[in-house]
Amino acid sequence: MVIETATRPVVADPAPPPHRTLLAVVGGLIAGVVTIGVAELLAGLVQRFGWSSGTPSPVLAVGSAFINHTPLWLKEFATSNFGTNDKKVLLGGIAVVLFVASLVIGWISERHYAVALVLFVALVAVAALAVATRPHAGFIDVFPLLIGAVAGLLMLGWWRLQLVVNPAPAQMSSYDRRRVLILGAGGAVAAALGGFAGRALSSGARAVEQARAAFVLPKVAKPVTVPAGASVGVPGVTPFVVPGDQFYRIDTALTVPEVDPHSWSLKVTGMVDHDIEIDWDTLLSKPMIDAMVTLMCVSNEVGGNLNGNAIWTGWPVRELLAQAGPQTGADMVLSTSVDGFTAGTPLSAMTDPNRNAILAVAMNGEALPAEHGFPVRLVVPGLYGYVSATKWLSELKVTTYAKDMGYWTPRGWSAMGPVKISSRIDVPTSGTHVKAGTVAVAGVAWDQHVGVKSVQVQVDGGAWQEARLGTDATIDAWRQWVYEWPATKGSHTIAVRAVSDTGEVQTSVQAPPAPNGSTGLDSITVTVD
Ligand SMILES: Nc1nc2c(c(=O)[nH]1)N[C@H]1C(S)=C(S)[C@@H](COP(=O)(O)O)O[C@H]1N2
Ligand SMILES: [Mo]
Repeated sequence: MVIETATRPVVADPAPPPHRTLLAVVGGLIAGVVTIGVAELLAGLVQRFGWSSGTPSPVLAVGSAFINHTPLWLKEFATSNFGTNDKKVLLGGIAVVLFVASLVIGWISERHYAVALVLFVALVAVAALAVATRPHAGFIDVFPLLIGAVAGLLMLGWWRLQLVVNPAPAQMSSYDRRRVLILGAGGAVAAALGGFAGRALSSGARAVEQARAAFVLPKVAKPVTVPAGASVGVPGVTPFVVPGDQFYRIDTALTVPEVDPHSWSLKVTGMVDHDIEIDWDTLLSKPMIDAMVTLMCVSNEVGGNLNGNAIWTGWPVRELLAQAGPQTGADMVLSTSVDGFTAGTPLSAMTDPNRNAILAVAMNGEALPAEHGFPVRLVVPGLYGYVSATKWLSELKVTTYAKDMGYWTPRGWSAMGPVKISSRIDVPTSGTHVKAGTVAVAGVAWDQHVGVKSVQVQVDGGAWQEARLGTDATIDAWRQWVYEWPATKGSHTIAVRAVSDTGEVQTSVQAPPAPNGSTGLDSITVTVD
């Protein structure tokens, strides 16, 4: 319409209008950043003021929901490829998906604004569903996301009116256009900073750190110490007692739950004569015991290091259960974490007077580290962690296997998880070179709550040789072992196996971790120069 344009006052602006599609895409990205940034800032505030017991952060809620719905094959893929970095990988993945989604919404918004809006609302709805279905989610938890979404939509619409559908952006002065660009970019930067501030705000880490620092280790009648000679003294072997900050960590929690012990309590419910609820101070006033227990993850591959030994201090669960009075017919205790994780443990393992199943409050003489379940976790010797070692413990429900299932059971893992006998070579590392002469081949072996009697080593498929064992501390802990190998030049393969106190010989038959723990022998190949 030549006439139309001619009638408009032409502002002196020789620059051509920036490409509309590019502007639309940028608008989508800015709207995306504003949505997430505002939502995360508000989520942080909501948590900081203690108004939420759920997961108001949409990013964390979606991540956690994703973890909860991860099929077994994907979980195994993630653990074997990313190990304990799987959570960072997941958050990175969410960031990429959000980036692409914002980009696509912006791009579509140029031609099909309604379609873009529908997509935006659909994404928000999915995230809102994730927030609303997190454990302990309340009404208030969805508001940060909803307000973020409104802010994002306003940004999308405003940007579009100003720069994309403005009938003649060419006639906008370069000053006005720059103003819109700066306002948009500034809004996005502010929202992003707000979002990070929100994440920082939500962390009540200080309260937890103060409570941990104030923790006084309860006196125990018979303190457990490491017997002389438990370590074989070979450099490179896993420490007999693993310090908390080196201890393997496995859980479904995207962020470490921060539980203030003073608002914590533990409920005993289900098939019991009396429901019980005890708080932190009551628990600490109980007669505590020390228990040296090697914790073990069912996902551990042969030769893997998803296990660790520690001295745990706590109150025997059987005493708490005795107060509640389990009813006949019950055969399982479903323990629940504040983050919704559950584990199903045989009731008999928890009431057994000869098994140190404890409500642990300390690890190696200090309050539990936050990552390992502060303030209270379960430790049950002889069972894989997924059926026993609930961290951030909040409830024990006495029930039956017929009625209830722990978190991992519907996800493809066995309901029962007794630890399998196994052993590992820590040194030398497979694929390395060693010098001819006497070489210390050493590692650890375990068969929790049964005990390891001997460890045997085989070189190049020859006869099994007895290794020297470190002193036995308890049947619940692993044992270090060392074999003084007379190494001759060439390439050699060395395998290890453990024999239990009951005479069970570790099998060479290979089995994957799922559904109830790996089997097979660990072996290394080294070159002797
Ligand atoms: N709350 C909670 N507790 C949990 C888990 C979890 O995902 N959430 N994982 C269990 C598993 S599978 C293992 S192997 C142990 C690991 O304990 P750690 O991280 O202290 O080594 O914790 C158990 N307790
Ligand atoms: Mo585990």
